[in-house]
Amino acid sequence: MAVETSYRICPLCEACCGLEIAHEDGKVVSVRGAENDPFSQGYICPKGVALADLHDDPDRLRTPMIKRNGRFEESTWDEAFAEIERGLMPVIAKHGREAVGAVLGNPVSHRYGISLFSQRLLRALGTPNIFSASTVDQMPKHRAVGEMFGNWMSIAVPDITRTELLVILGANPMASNGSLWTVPDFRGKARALKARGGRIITIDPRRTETAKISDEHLFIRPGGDVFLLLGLVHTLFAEGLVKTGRLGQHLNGLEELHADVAPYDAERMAPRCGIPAADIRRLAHDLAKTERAALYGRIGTCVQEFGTLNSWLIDVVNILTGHMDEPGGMMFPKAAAFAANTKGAPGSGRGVKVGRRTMKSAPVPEIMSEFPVSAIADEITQAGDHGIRAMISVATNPVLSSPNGEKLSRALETLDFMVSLDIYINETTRHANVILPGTSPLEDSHWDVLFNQFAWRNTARYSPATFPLQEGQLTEWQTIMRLTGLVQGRGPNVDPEALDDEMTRAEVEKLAGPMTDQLMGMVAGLRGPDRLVELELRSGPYGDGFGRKPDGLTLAKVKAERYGIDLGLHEPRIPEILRTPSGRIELAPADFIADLARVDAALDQPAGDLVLIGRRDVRTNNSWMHNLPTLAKGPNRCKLLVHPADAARYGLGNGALAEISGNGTSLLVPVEVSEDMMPGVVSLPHGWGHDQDGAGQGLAARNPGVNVNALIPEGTRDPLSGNSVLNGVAISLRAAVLPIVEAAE
Ligand SMILES: Nc1nc2c(c(=O)[nH]1)N[C@H]1C(S)=C(S)[C@@H](COP(=O)(O)OP(=O)(O)OC[C@H]3O[C@@H](n4cnc5c(=O)[nH]c(N)nc54)[C@H](O)[C@@H]3O)O[C@H]1N2
Ligand SMILES: Nc1nc2c(c(=O)[nH]1)N[C@H]1C(S)=C(S)[C@@H](COP(=O)(O)OP(=O)(O)OC[C@H]3O[C@@H](n4cnc5c(=O)[nH]c(N)nc54)[C@H](O)[C@@H]3O)O[C@H]1N2
Ligand code: SF4
Ligand SMILES: [Mo]
Repeated sequence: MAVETSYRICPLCEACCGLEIAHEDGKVVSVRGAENDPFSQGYICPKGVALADLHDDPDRLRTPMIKRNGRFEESTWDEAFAEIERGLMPVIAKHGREAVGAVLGNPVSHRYGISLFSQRLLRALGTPNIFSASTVDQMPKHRAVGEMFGNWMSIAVPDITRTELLVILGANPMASNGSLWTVPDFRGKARALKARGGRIITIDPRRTETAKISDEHLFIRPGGDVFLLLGLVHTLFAEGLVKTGRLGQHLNGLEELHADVAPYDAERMAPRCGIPAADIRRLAHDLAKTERAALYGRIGTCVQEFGTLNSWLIDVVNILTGHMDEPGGMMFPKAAAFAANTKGAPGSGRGVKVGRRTMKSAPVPEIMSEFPVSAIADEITQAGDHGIRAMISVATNPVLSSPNGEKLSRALETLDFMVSLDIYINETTRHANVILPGTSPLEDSHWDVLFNQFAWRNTARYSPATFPLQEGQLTEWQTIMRLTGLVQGRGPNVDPEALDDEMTRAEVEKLAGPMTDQLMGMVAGLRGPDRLVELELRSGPYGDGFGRKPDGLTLAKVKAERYGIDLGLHEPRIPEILRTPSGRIELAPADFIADLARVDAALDQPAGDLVLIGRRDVRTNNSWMHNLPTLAKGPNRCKLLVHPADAARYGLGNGALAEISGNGTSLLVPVEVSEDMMPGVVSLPHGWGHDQDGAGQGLAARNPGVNVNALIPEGTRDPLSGNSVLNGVAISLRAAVLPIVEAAE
């Protein structure tokens, strides 16, 4: 057979690069960036290339696995669903639906078959006990924008191609390729920005890869962002720099905010954030006086004690400096499908609701219908008769990715039943009774449901499956439909297509009423996620309105363009985007103002002597991809970065083994002495620790690294979002004393 190429939107990180996959006889020959993709313009990183390794990985699951006598055995799909029926349904019958917990991981957002269909599974399950990786990540941002703009997903992104000043706080897009900002080739765009005479300032406790390509880098104390941001807001008011411009007429709470930030002048804030007052003021002036500027904050600002306040204040600064919703500032993408902020009446709405339910084991808020992943262990072991007895895990590895995963690991062992949908036996799924295998991304088609909502420009792109499914394999949406039928009580052998027909019809009926037959007829050629895309796209902001706007988009039109359709740079969307009950931007939400009391208390507390932060490397992705040969090669990436002064203080040389302790645990880890660290701060990446028994990734286990989350207590959270505090965690350090091994006699 001749070499063919097919186009695939990379599902591995948020950048959503378009790739050309050349293949022959079912084998990948090469993976390249698609030059003609209007969105990613040829960009690719090493992980994209590793899609071939992922497809070929012998450890990737290709059949369901059932655990018998403590060991996983391959099974047929029918046997696996029968086993789930036998294990899960009695738990529901005996303890009720809330006895089942569900936990969803990061790849859920990257596979449309999972993200769209898991919603149906969760509704059918009818349990309040839903958890996801969002609460070790971006939940503070959702809470902040939810209250300010009225929708959880209305997150503005830097308009990088038109800005003159980009300030980056707690993000490292050079390694992460962007987050809550879908921006392939950040490096190229940063270079172009500088070539136009623009500037980048990065504020981070480590001189990161992004800091190194910036015009200026400022060290900040981990967890100090709230002080910096309050100092900025104070300066803007105190020095007459506030210019709200066009947004002025859409703001609620400006005067209240002005009054409430009065105590936080730059001088007072400087010692707690570690940035001199003069720099805070200069930054405020730079942001206010530059015509096109954007302040972008990401995970570094979220996974800390004041995550929600940070997320809120970042947007406050953008609004007060006149950069929110303006070209060259922070702008709201308009996705072609699935964006809640393109639906309903423009300009106002019902806003968001927080904390409708509470957890049994801890007073943590429910947000976006979920609870903190860090609370699962206690909900299993501490909630008494009402605790979780069974779990469903989907594409996640919280034993490595959430704090105190060891405790979770022990708790999972006590469950009556666990079923996982995953592509590997990992540190979490090894606890399951049944694992249902996902497909290789190359066996699946794709439309990006989520990340188009944070994209640097608007496009509509679709990628078909590169390879057909293996004989007998189910796609993930089919697997989830079968599981949905099972938890609905229809038995283990529900026909996924028929259930999809039924559920899609019911969903359409809710919106379309008497028009249902006609609408279903218009999408009759499609099934599964493609049908949902078609419905959303055609009724969406660029859609053909099911024939009413003949020039508008349909899925067929998008599919006809191999690289998709460009929909242009962002345009201002306020007030149209607002969904608050007031129809205004809420600048001073009551809960946020009340939370300033915690800031006051923290101001009097000394900062920790030695604290831990994380980091990302371009060749890793959270807790997986350590099993792919092209990514795993090269230097050890699980090293502790220590500033020379700290290294000297603790007697640690380059390459030495350190004992790092926290949360009642110690780990041994090699040290890299690095001038890039802020003194008093050490950095260790997450996602490692592949030396646990029973995980099925041979290559990863050969270079296991250590699990940083063992050092992080699970109960420390941002109270407004329930998000875990993962950075700025106090630890202790010393040179490892290795046991002296007696010579064998
Ligand atoms: N200390 C510390 N901890 C952190 C972070 C940090 O910065 N510091 N970052 C946090 C963040 S931002 C996140 S998002 C979480 C991520 O946390 P998780 O989502 O729990 O972890 P991942 O490592 O992304 O694991 C995803 C799992 O999904 C499986 N998988 C991959 N692709 C597919 C697929 O297509 N289908 C199916 N069914 N399964 C698939 C893989 O086997 C993998 O084990 O980690 C968090 N943990
Ligand atoms: N290669 C690769 N890419 C990834 C991932 C991956 O694991 N590997 N994970 C993906 C996921 S799930 C996510 S959520 C995104 C995250 O994407 P980013 O938000 O860009 O994540 P990081 O690279 O961890 O950058 C966070 C930065 O915050 C800094 N930081 C730590 N503590 C503080 C603090 O208190 N204040 C401030 N201001 N900064 C602080 C850290 O030093 C770090 O440089 O990346 C995604 N992309
Ligand atoms: S940057 Fe992200 S989306 Fe692009 S090729 Fe790399 S992993 Fe894939
Ligand atoms: Mo994440």
